[in-house]
Amino acid sequence: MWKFVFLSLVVSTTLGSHQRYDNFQVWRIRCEDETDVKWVNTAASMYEDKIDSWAANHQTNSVDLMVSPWFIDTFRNLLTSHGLQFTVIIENVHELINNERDTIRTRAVGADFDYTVYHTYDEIQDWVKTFSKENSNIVESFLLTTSYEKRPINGLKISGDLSSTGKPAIYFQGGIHSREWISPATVMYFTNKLVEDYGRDSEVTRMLDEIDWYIVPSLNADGYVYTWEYDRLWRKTRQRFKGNPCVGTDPNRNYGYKWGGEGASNNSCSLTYAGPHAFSEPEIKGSTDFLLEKAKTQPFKVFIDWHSYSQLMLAPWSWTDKELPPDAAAQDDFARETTQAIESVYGTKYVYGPGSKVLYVSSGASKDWGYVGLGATYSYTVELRDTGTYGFLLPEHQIQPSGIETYEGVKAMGRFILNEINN
Ligand code: 0X9
Ligand code: ZN
Repeated sequence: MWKFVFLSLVVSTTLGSHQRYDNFQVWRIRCEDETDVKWVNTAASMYEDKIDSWAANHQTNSVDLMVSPWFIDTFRNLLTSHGLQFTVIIENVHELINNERDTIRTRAVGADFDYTVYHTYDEIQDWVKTFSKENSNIVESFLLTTSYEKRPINGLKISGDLSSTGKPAIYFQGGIHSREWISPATVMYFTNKLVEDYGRDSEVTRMLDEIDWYIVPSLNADGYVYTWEYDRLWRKTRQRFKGNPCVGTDPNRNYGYKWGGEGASNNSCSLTYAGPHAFSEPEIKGSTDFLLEKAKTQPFKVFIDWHSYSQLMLAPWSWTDKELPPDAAAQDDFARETTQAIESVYGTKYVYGPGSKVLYVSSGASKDWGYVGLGATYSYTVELRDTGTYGFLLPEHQIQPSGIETYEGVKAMGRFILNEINN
């Protein structure tokens, strides 16, 4: 049983972010063509201190931006003079931050781990340790690497036979962008289900017997702590380089494959700052070194970087929309089966396709490295719930449905790989 050592009474107002977002709004801007998208992106980077880019959608041809209250009038005029239409999708960001977690949460001594609430970084690391001890027949924890601020980043290896060698492997990482809280929460939710179903569900039993699963719930440790303690909407890492005005690198622009090209910034104040060089972030350097070491003795088939929001399953390439990867057809099959399985539960629709086409071009992103650097044919960015009603501030009561439907997707991935191994 998962035991909480301390009785903790968490009142969200006392733990709440110091950075407030009163009357910050999220706008969905309609873009008729690429020129509109470019204009909006240029505006977003020009007014970096007043606009925070949240999401983009090629299907609905729209871009979601958070606008500071003191910029609302100016920005409305700017958009209008460019003939761009927009709708306000979130009226007051701070209100959503306040409503995201239950106001008062009581945790009794000895209570089981609660998979339906958001957890602090320490709670997640404690969970990794406790969960592996409680399921030591098929689960062991490992130290992936250490963060810039020296926090251990732990993960779980799950396997029907932990001592066997050379098995094909699946790798999942959550929380690379620290504000995307639904990612670690969903990863922990389905990980628990997967382990629970071992020995109960014959298909899951085979998946764990024939495949090694490496799962890291919260990769951006320092950023995640920062979102709990200071700024709920922090996205990047927390390292600051000499001579840079701003803190943090976008860890999802810091990978070494096609690092620093289109869709990455060299300005440290940007949300997509690529860092001073590839793998400058200890979280990215450490995790990729860990995986490459493992890959010497076992082939990685799947690499999933769990994000939010937009409900997308994005395949390579990230770095270009001018060409498709050699495995594009198989990657499409894998994504179709996964997203169909997710949709089968509650009808939640996921769009899939190459990330650079479905979303936007971004260089130095994880999935291109997962594909080329690690050699995982099925390498994706998954953007979890929702499509913008709450964005990054998804209420806790959606953790369970997100976990349940995503678990079906995860089983579809396992099924796909089992088929591939056995054919
Ligand atoms: O921009 C990102 O890093 C990801 N989106 S997020 O809103 N979670 O930040 C998407 C990266 C996916 N890769 C491509 N652009 N192809
Ligand atoms: Zn993200």
